Amino acid sequence: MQFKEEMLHCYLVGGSQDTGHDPEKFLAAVSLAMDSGITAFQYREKGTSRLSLDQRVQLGRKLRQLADQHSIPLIVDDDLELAKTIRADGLHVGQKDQQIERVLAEAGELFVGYSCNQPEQIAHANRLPVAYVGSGPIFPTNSKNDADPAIGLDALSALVKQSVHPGVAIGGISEDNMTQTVQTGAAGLSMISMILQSPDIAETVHRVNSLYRK
Ligand code: TZP
Ligand code: MG
Repeated sequence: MQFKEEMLHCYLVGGSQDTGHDPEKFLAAVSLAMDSGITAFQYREKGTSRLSLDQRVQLGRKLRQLADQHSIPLIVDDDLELAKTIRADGLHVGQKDQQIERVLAEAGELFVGYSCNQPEQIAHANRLPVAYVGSGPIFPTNSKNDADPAIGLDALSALVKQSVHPGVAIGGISEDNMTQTVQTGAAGLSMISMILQSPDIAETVHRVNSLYRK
């Protein structure tokens, strides 16, 4: 699937570690989020994840089927081999992951997203054929153990202005700050807990999407 900026609007990120290490609960929540209209999904099995490579492939294949049924892109975090094995559409790479130039050279048809939370990193990304940049954490987050300090909305605004690529915001996005976050010019919101821990996933997804339907 070819990348389009609109895919970033309501971009769910997650793995089994985000639903109490319960892969079935994870699949059910992702499936409901897809039914409700998320525009992209990133499979991020990380941090405290307890799944083996085989289990990641099995779960990844189920996510591939779900994403196909909903015509949304499946993006894999930081694992080019897994991305190719499950025929993902995209790969997301962080600053601490594999070297971006090498990933781009080996990505084939996968589109590539790149985490950038500093002006120098955006300047570098501006010279690369990445599809989008992801900036954050914008606010403090409990979903990533090794998260950098929160950068805030003013820094996000500056980064999305500087970037030649569409920029998606991540980290600590909630129903209380999502409107302001979109007002920075961010091309989309990327979220783990706001959606996966929502008491009403469908309603949460609708609220995010309505911010981009004017
Ligand atoms: N990268 C920067 S912050 C973050 C990632 C993967 C976690 C975002 O999770 P949440 O629950 O939306 O704050
Ligand atoms: Mg990463």
